[in-house]
Amino acid sequence: MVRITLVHGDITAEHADAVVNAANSSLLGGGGVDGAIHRRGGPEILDACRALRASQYGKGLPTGRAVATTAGKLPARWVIHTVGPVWSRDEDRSELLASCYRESLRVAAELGARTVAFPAISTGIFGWPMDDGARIAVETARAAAAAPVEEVRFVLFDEKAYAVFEAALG
Ligand code: AR6
Repeated sequence: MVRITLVHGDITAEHADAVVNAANSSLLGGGGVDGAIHRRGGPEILDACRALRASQYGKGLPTGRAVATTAGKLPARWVIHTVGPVWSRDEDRSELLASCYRESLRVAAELGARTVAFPAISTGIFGWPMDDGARIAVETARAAAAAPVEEVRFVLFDEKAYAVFEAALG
């Protein structure tokens, strides 16, 4: 049985085997979670991202996919970078958001991670409404998490996000 837990805080402080980054397809950093992870994790993470760009993702990491690097100085073993969809009023991109959680959990299991910490992907700069983002996160984690992953931890930056995830968890 996989446990789903909620934490209120900064994901860069989480002790977990894998920490998921809400990246963009360039893999070269940005604001929000991405900026915080690179700042706190140090240049090793960016070096690893550059190497991935050079070897496999010359055109960038596609939306909905996930790839792992070192976690640098973070209290984690790996950072799993995933690219969430930008929220759209006109187009349903839910499947791409679900894919971020699914693919990150697949990569985590391949690495042998037992604990995986996620931010609320796409709900910041990419504009996804928190209640819908929380529903997709919880539903997908419940359906996709499998051994050796034992715990999926959602790390919510503020109290409102925490409350919305709590409601989604039921
Ligand atoms: N710890 C946990 N949650 C956080 C933290 C943190 N340190 N910082 C922000 N959040 P965002 P996105 C919350 O914008 O929407 C970057 O520029 C935040 O309140 O980090 O997927 C990338 O390079 C929100 O609820 O990611 C991309 O270009 C959630 O984490 C773009 O932003 C996600 O917010 C990705 O946008």
